[in-house]
Amino acid sequence: SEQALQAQFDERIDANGRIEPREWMPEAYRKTLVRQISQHAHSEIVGMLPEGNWISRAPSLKRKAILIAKVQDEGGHGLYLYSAAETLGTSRDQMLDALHTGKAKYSSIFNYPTLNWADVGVIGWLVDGAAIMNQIPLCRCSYGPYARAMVRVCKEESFHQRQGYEALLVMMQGTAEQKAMVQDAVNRWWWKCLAMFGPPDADSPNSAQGMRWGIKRISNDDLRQKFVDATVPQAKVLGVTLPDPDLKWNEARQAHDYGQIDWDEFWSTVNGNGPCNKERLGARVKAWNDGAWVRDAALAHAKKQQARQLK
Ligand code: FAQ
Repeated sequence: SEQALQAQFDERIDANGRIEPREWMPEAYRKTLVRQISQHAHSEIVGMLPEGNWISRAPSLKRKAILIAKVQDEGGHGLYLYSAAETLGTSRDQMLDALHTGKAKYSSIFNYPTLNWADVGVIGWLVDGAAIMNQIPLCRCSYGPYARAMVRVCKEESFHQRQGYEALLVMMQGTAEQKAMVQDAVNRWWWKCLAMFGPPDADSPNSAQGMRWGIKRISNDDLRQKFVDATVPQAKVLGVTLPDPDLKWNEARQAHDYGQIDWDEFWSTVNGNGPCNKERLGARVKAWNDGAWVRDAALAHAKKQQARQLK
């Protein structure tokens, strides 16, 4: 009976077990996973755009090769994640349609422009750094295909983070102009990265249920705090200032205090009105339309093959 299945499911979750695609699961659990995994997939492929902007202008062959590899990795992450979401019974066409019609969300962070070369380093250091902080706990997520996809994704994100930090270390040993570019990029991305972890726990409608189901293991605010605490010493080594006058070590909490995040600006960006939302979505829709002939050709080929087999 439904009740017995639910009890079995709860027991597995309570024991930190994994749920696999063909097993019974509550519809709300399935729906939540499709939402989160598809949004994550969309973030990866939209996330290719801000950095892709710099491939043709990378300052050296080495930097260009690294950047191409990184952007390609993000595309790969999107593909594993769409596959993981497909195991829940939703098609890739449905997910892409939701993205292209503006119904699906993707990470707010990718709606800001990459204005100078240091932005590429700062995205690696801070955006990939924030992504790793959020994704390491997802390797222990209760849904098997998502958890397994995250293991490889995290390894690649770790390389991305290091290449970004290393690029910035080199620039910080350069001219005054290069140092100023790094500081400018840090100033523009810092607050957006803090907001990336999602709304404060008290205003996060999906958190309680997500934690109960073992999808989320660490809350938005706790991950944000871990990120701040990990980043402060890295900024010091790099020689940049984090643009927050309220940022300081709190001895009693054994953690850093930090200033107010602009949540109005965050929601405005999430809801479609950030500086690059239209451009990003436009680029994805154009890529989809431009690729129609490839999908048509593959389909026509598959049909011919099938017809030959039937003969
Ligand atoms: N942007 O109740 P919660 C990457 C939405 S990393 C936009 O707290 P939840 C790698 C949220 O969806 C980035 N929307 O929600 C890379 C919900 O709306 P909904 C992607 C946001 O799900 C690096 C509403 O606010 N990573 O791509 C954001 O429990 C460099 C209420 O929020 C992931 O997606 C936001 N930042 O927690 C690529 C990780 N935050 O859906 C290229 C997986 C919240 O009810 C270059 N996802 N919202 O309409 C998660 O861990 C979670 O979904 C959270 C949100 C933590 C993002």
